[in-house]
Amino acid sequence: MNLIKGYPESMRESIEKVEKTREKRLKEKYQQMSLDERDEVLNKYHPDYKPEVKRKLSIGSSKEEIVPMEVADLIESYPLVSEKDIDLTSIDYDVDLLIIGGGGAGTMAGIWATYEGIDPENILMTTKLRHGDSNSIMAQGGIQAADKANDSPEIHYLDVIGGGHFANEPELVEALVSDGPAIIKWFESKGVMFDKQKDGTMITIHGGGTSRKRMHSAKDYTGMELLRVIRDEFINLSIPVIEFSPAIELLMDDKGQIAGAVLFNIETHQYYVVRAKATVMGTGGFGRLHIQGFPTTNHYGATADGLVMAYRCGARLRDMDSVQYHPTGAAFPEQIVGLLITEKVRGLGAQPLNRDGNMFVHPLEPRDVESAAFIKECYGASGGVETPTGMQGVWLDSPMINMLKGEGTTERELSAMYRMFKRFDINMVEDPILVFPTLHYQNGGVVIDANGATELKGLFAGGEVTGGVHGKNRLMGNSLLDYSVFGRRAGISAAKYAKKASIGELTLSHVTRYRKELEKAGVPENRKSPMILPEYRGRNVLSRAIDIF
Ligand code: MEZ
Repeated sequence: MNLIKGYPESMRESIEKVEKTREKRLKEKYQQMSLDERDEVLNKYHPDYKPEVKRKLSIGSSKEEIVPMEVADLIESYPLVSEKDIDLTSIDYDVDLLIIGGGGAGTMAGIWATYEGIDPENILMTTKLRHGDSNSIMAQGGIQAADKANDSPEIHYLDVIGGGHFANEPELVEALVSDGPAIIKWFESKGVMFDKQKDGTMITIHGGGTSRKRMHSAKDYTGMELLRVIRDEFINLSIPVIEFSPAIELLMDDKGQIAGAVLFNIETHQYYVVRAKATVMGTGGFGRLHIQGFPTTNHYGATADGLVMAYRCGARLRDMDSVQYHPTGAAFPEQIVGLLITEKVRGLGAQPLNRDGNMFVHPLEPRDVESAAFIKECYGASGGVETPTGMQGVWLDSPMINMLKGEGTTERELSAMYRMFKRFDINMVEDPILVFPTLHYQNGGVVIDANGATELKGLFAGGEVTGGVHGKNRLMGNSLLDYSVFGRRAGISAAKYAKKASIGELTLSHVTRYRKELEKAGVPENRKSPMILPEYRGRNVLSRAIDIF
């Protein structure tokens, strides 16, 4: 493949138009849409509003729940193992607490379970790749928390509920916003280097759909900075971790409790049986399913394993019909298609523009509205800016940032992004960058309560695997807050539970029961899950970038 360096002539013509309108746009204010206008663009152009891309689940505890086809197929799949494959009398790890998933939620759960009095030696974290490999570490723009004088958890609450189309679970939103300020203080006390003014005041900016500036950041690698610090804390507490060993099935006991998991070592292909008094799931979302062929911002392990495993045990799912497409995935060059261009770029002043250099939407509409407006511009209006591989996109006028906020702002505040584009001879301080929506987040998931407890005894969960916090659309910066708040709460609740729990005889009979339901529903035998890692052989990867509509 020829590496593309800089913009080709065909795209330069459009860049010239962008440059011509810039002076005028610098003085312009663009109106946000009315609720009716938002509804219209969502209904016509948002990928989630096409009924033919989803179906009802036909078996299990959330039978009739509408989910994307790709997710339905994965949930309604045969287990990788059956009862006879695993010897449950031979226990490899016997612990108080098993944590499945090595991202933010799992890491927080381990730390707070330890603070709650569980001996680290009686905790085990297992993770599919390495500790930290997760969407949490890849988050860029920031974490929301209402800790400024003009803000409050109540105002934050209203933003979250409005952004989520009023479908959120109120008690979960209350927990999210109330814990926010204390979580930021705790992160700081542990050494997170948030962006600050010279006088030490925390810098906060807007995200899409926020009525106050409450986005706290560490340049454009906030996720990495948070995980750097909490992973250090986790390591300092000496909590054991086994890497490259995803859970492939939850274990239950004869009292109907969740009692650990079966792990699969992806290097040695060995199975391990973990018996645990309590289990916390922080397995993340489904981005790597590439719903509707979209590229994704997600890490390779985001294959919805937790959903699949919990569903087989009887966990209920909610809001699974809604998928988050981040408005600004990279659309050029080809090598980085789908990677995240943080919302902070718009938060700092970059405007979205069409191929004629005109602004067609307010930069900070809620994510679903902004994405729908981009898709309309590319496929419903005059057409987007076309790349040499046929991908459509709209411009983000990044040079405006330094013009509005002062020389050096982009290089300082968006240093990771600035460097990424430089590798392809694109200087985002001088030229705009091309973007198109990319699959970013699983809005719904496993039902939990405000303590991070699922409806299954012994199973707790936090972060993207859960549903209810964000309703039908998450706002920027609320996922880092979500994993922090509910990872912590799940860890504390699991610790309390483990102190009292006693485990009966281990069983995988739920797997057999589920298999029978699948057979009855006529599901083809070759469909298997969890997926563990996505398949990228064949022509799929490149076609994804250009063949969405
Ligand atoms: O919360 C997010 O998804 C986030 C911070 C993303 C971003 O645009 O940076």
